[in-house]
Amino acid sequence: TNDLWNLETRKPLLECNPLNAMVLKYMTLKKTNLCVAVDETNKEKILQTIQSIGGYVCAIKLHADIIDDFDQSFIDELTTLSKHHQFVIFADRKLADTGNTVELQLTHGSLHIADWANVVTVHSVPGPPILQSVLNIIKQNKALKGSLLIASLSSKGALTDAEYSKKSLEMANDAKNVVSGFICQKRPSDNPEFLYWTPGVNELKSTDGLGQQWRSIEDAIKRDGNDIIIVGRAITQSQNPVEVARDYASRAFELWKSR
Ligand code: 5IU
Repeated sequence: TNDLWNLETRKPLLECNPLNAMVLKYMTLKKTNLCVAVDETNKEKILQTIQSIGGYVCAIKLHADIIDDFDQSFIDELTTLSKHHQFVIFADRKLADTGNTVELQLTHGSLHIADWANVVTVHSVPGPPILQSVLNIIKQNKALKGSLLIASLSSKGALTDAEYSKKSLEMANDAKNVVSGFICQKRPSDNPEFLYWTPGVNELKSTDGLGQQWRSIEDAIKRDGNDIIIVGRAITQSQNPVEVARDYASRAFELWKSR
């Protein structure tokens, strides 16, 4: 297994998946395995933040449903920024319904996620049909190219225990053309074909008082075996987001390369 984790060996395995090919290209080109969670509620503020830190990330994660003034012009500007800075657009929608509803949630409503997001999060709780429906939409040739299955959450007391993570992994193994990787705390598998994304990273604080559990970059990558760190407030609410983003990206990338 050690050999498979060598980047040269792993690269062709990851490139079998269109979303992972895109992420890996940006990671290696820009030397960053940082995804910033921009959880702002105003489109102008979001775009300004992305404009300033876009050079240091491989992905920008958004919660479109918290944006007060979400509209087509936001999508257009976001897409332009993603091409200029070269990052993937990640909608953290956490789909969790029956197949037909999930297809509608991805394509309709005011958010129509599949038209602008390259990757979306999916809960494994509904079982395999949710992945078939996500695949049906991916096949429509919109912006959406892949999904991340949630193997475990970072919140205190999350119900996603080891058994749940294992079952999520089994679901993903049966649907590799849909699932590009996982959102996890500890990497649920040694399969190098997947990318392992982890939220809950903050170098200065361990909790936000609302159940979030943060740990260091080093623990997230070396101890817990993840590939990509998802960082929100440690960067967006710092005094100098640009400097902090640059610092998190370079530290995380060094740890990832040397693992
Ligand atoms: N997020 C988590 N934990 C999870 C999952 C998603 O924190 O288990 I699944 C999201 C929530 C937020 C971002 O958008 O990742 C982390 O931001 P902070 O670093 O500000 O907590």
